[in-house]
Amino acid sequence: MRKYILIVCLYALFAGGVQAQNPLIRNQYSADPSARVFGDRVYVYPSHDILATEGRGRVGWFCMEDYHVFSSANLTDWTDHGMIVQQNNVPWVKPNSYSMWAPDCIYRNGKYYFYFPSTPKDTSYARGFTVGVAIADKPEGPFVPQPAPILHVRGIDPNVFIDKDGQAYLYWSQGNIYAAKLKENMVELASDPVVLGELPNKGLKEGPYLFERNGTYYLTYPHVENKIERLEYATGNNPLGPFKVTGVIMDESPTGCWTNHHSIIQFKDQWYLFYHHNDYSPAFDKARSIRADSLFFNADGTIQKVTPTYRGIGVTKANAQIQLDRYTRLSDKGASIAFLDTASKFQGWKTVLETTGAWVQYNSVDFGKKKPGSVTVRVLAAAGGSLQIRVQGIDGPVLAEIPVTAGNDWQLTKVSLLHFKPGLQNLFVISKDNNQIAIDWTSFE
Ligand code: FUB
Repeated sequence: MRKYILIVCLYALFAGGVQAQNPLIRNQYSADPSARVFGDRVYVYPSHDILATEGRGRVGWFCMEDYHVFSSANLTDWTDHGMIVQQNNVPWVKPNSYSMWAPDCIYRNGKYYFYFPSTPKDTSYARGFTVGVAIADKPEGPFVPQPAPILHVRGIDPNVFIDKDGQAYLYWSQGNIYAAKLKENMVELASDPVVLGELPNKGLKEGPYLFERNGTYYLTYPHVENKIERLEYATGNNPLGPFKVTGVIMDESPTGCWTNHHSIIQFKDQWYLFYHHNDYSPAFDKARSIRADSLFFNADGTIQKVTPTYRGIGVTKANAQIQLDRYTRLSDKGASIAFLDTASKFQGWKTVLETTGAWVQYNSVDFGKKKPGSVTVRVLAAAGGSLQIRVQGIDGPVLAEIPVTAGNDWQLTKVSLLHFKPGLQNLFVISKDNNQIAIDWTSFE
């Protein structure tokens, strides 16, 4: 066990930072995000999808062997704290079962309790999945797995909620959604599991996530109302219900990603929905990527439906490499997004402008108070062309005019700024030619 903790610590020491819009994590697959506010940071505990190969998992199915935790103080810069739990270091998990599915984490009395489902080697615990706990003194670990899973829990997708009176509840799913009270020690059930029965009877329900706001308990869950999952919610006056089905939080994936799985947090007066989609793996929906978008409540406490965006959450500094392909809006004509390299999708995307007047809009860029001297754009345009950068609108003040030299390689084009607008700005990059111009990123120095 000591060797395992040392490996986790070393990994965390060398773990890198990633900057993100949607998807949030840019160097690996990630799914089933459980976001939590611990102190002044947001921590996200996702599943870690990998691609199964012969002898490693089941080809064509979910394949997960470990968990990472990520955190951010500003919702833009995410730190990967590295691997926190690995399947073969959990005493009760069937070795090499690659079934480390959707987890959750919660804080209580100075400890962080990480709940995760997997398949036990001893089938007397459960024939399929059960749920175990790993405990840490810090949100990023090191986490020490308990020797045995929680007794009497059969299923996946654990979620923990602690009510105002201090009572903790465990929720999980296995077709239906189940709940039970947890003992003070957080690793044993304090009541018999019950099925939360007032939810839709037809269609799979899973991934429960319960939170409370203004005395209302929101039981949120992915549900297959039609062919694939959408995020729905029910409300009640008690953590164990009864609940009343209330609405849809997010519609089905427009491109057919079968699963969705989410969590909801409030951070610095704004509510956020964390969820997933298969951005880096459009042809295989079991290699997913986590995302986040803002969530709003109506005055009567109902949730406004969230429309997925690429722009996501958080402010982007003007001197960062601004990934315009994670756009807020694109012009109806002449603008599109494509992978930089379809053989290497983690390299990300490019914005392609093909006609005069085609544009891409990217919101919430922080220019601060001091005028940058120049702007750089990483571009590729076989026949050359020219771009214009504006703020506030496609007819707003022009920050820069950028001639793009013809060439078949990516080039960095740098020009001086014509004007400056301080503070938070919405950026517009507009093509002034009918030539194809691909843009990787832009940055103001
Ligand atoms: O990640 C594996 C499974 O897919 C999760 O447990 C479900 O909620 C679904 O997202």
